[in-house]
Amino acid sequence: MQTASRSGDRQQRTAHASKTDRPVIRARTVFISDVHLGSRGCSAEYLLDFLHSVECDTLYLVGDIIDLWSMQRSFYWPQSHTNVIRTLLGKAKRGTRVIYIPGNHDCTFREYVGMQFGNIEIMQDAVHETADGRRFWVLHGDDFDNVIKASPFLSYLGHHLYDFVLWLNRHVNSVRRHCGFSYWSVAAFLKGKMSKAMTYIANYERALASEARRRGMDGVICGHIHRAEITKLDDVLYCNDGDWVESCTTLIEDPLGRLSLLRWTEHAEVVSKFDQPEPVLVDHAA
Ligand SMILES: [Mn+2]
Repeated sequence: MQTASRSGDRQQRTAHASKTDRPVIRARTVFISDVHLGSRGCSAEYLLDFLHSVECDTLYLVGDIIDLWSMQRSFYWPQSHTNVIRTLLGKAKRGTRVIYIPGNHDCTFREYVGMQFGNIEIMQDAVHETADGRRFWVLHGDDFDNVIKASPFLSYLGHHLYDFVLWLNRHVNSVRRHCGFSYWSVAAFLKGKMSKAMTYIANYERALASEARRRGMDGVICGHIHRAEITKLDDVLYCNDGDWVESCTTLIEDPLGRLSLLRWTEHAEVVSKFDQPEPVLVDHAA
């Protein structure tokens, strides 16, 4: 039974957490990007489960949240995608500061930079200060496709092949689920194998880190290339929050300012953590 001192809101959250049988994460900040709502590749169910399992002061939506490109090609919008939007608006209404930094697939929203919709602030980019005083430049990152001259990764794969990989990913994982295996990212596996893609990724990371350094930042937080990572490049911390198409990852800052990457599928796991001795998952009941 809940104690009388707990608010109704919290009771609801606790009830949900026990329903999913997961600890509730208390984060200072959450960064998510590359959700691609409106496309078949979007893992909306995992994202919903994550959003229901986290409490944070600030939520950054770091671009490509809604895939307007894909929706123009073929319209796809299941109920779960509406539920993601509803959950985000609900968080904004209940006191989470929600900042939307549009990416290339939702670049239409860049026309509304500086405005606010349903408590969601739209920004071109942002500077985020962590609890321990470090300053991070937050942006989607597609501008850097031009800086590193085209994208060997995208031209190599091509849009159709990429769609095929996502199709394969869905089917492999529905078979795996059926057989009781957990989620496994086909696209992440293939990307890891391709040296051209690796060169592109390395160039992208270096370009962003050096611009962050030029701006006097301690680090950069971005998305766009669907590859979650926390790595130190010289004196700059490069953080990529990954995506909710293939890898289902998010970057979170705990109350002490420590950053880590979580993968959120059937299992919640910390995939990378920087300078932190203990796990960031905190059980609400504890
Ligand atoms: Mn993008």
